[in-house]
Amino acid sequence: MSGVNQSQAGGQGSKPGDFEAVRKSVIDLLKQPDYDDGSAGPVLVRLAWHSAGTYDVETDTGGSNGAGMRYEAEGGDPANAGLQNARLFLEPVKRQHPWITYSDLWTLAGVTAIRAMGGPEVSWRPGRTDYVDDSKLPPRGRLPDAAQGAAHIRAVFYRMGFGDREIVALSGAHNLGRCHAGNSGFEGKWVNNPTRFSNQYFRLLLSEEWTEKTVPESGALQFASVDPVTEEELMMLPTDIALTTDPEFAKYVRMYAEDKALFFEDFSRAFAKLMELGIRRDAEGRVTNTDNEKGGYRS
Ligand code: HIF
Repeated sequence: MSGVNQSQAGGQGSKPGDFEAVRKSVIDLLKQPDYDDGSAGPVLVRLAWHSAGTYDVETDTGGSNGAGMRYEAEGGDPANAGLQNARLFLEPVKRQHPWITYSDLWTLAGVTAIRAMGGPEVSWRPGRTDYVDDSKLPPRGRLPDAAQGAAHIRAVFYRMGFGDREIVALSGAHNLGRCHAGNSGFEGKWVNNPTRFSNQYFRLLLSEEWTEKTVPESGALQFASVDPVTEEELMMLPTDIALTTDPEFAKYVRMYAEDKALFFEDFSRAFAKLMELGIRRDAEGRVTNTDNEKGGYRS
């Protein structure tokens, strides 16, 4: 049809580099009445984290650069089951702002969703590219296995360059969203209001009595408790419970359960660090990874 331009057609085209416009488009899509708890927010946070959480300090491989989850090698990793929903939610945003790279879009959507759900502002910088270097593809198995304990959590997050306090701070993101037996074998939500960011996850870890439970659909072993107020069943993964049984982790769980502001501060810093894993920048903040020369948006 002649005379219909992008913006009139609902495209709301933006100028390259207008990340505020992208944030607005992400906020506009968060409300999804027919999806999970009515919000795309939690699964967008998980997409951002899984895109970055493959990083290995030693070999400098993995990380959000490259948006490798678009391809089967990484996207088809069973650890990433369910994240196709997050990528589909973001397709209209990519169409509205075609200049943004997927790797910037996924990470920006995650931090935007955290803030929109009542969490802290997480500082975020652009410049990631969508160039995938096949020789640097992260092998499967780098993302954590929820059936394991403290030693495994440390192995995975130390590999990314995090310490114990940062690990516990990050873990507060399980205040958001839920498990789906069809994705991971685990089932249920951690807190009552899973689309509102808070330190409730830490408070529940300490206040409730968590008893082992087998998920009927999958046979997976998780922990359950009935919320005293709503009488709804809530859940914890074995890795969540490990934060209370390991004395060093437990110290920080108590700290964050008591001090929401401190949790927000530490979480914000740790999540920003997660989003930057494997990204190298010059003094002006421009990404200098050599892969960058091969494609993607440059400011
Ligand atoms: Fe999760 N996580 N995560 N996670 N996660 C799930 C869901 C979410 C682990 C396992 C799982 C982090 C760490 C770990 C979110 C955010 C973060 C699910 C359920 C599993 C099994 C997936 C499904 O069934 O759909 C393990 C073992 C982790 C290391 C300890 C991070 C800190 C907490 C890094 C993090 O930010 C979010 C958000 C969800 C909810 C997704 C949804 O679709 O609602």
